[in-house]
Amino acid sequence: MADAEILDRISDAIIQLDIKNIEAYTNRALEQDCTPVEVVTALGKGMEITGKQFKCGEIFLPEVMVACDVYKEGFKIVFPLIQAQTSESFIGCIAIGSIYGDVHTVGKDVAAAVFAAAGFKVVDLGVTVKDEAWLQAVNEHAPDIIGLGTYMTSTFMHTRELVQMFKDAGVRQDIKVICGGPSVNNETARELGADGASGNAWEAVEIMREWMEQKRGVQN
Ligand code: B12
Repeated sequence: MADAEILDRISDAIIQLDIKNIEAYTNRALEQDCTPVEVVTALGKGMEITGKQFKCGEIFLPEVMVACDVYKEGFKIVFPLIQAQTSESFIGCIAIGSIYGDVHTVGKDVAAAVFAAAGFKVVDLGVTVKDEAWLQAVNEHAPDIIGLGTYMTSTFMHTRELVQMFKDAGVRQDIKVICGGPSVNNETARELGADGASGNAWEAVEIMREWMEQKRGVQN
């Protein structure tokens, strides 16, 4: 089976809620020398299609929950491999999590894996991260970037309070803030005080790489 075919099978397994075969497909893809990031991408693609089907009313919440379970079965095999791959010479550090009140995990997991594979040190704070925990992470890990997973309009709007909290704590100038999720857009993110936003982890890597280049340029 060609690489592309097995990757399609992985995406399809999520769409078809095929929890029985996802582990075998994931392992087969790795045996066929697909990279762990290619596998995470295929898993993410399956969830994105599921999301669209949910939006159109083609499937309902119970199916979405099962799709998440299928996704997790594959993700738990590949994520440790991505973590093991990343070197000590990181491009930069991002602290990522789903903003307070937001339990969406999948997009955050995919984004964290993509960022790690792109060479960022990723500090994963989990989901529904309390405001103070972001500040604690800034003090503890000195990240270059704060990645806010904001998957609903309401939680995206909460960006404003978080950015204000960083300003009040005197750390805003040390970090870039990026929002991610299906409902974000750059313009609103900036109005809310963030530096940018992206609904696509790979595009976000480009933005973040540019920020890191600017930062190194200023430091040198
Ligand atoms: C799966 C899902 C759930 C699952 C979550 C399970 C889990 N553990 O994650 C469950 C069923 C629990 C759930 C619950 C709810 N959900 Co929901 N959910 C979805 C769904 C269908 C798919 C999300 C997903 O996994 N997508 C696949 C991933 C790979 O895509 P992604 O998240 O966009 O991530 C990509 C990028 O955005 C980016 N990215 C992700 N994170 C980050 C972070 C950073 C920093 C960056 C830079 C980039 C980045 O990288 C990823 C790859 O490119 C979406 C629909 C959709 N179209 O997205 C709704 C959706 C997000 N949910 C929604 C809502 C409203 C809810 C609920 C309130 C219940 C409801 N009425 O459906 C609750 C909220 C609970 C809460 N308090 O958080 C709405 C939000 C609408 C809005 N604009 O406000 C959506 C859009 C559905 C809809 N159209 O109504 N949900």
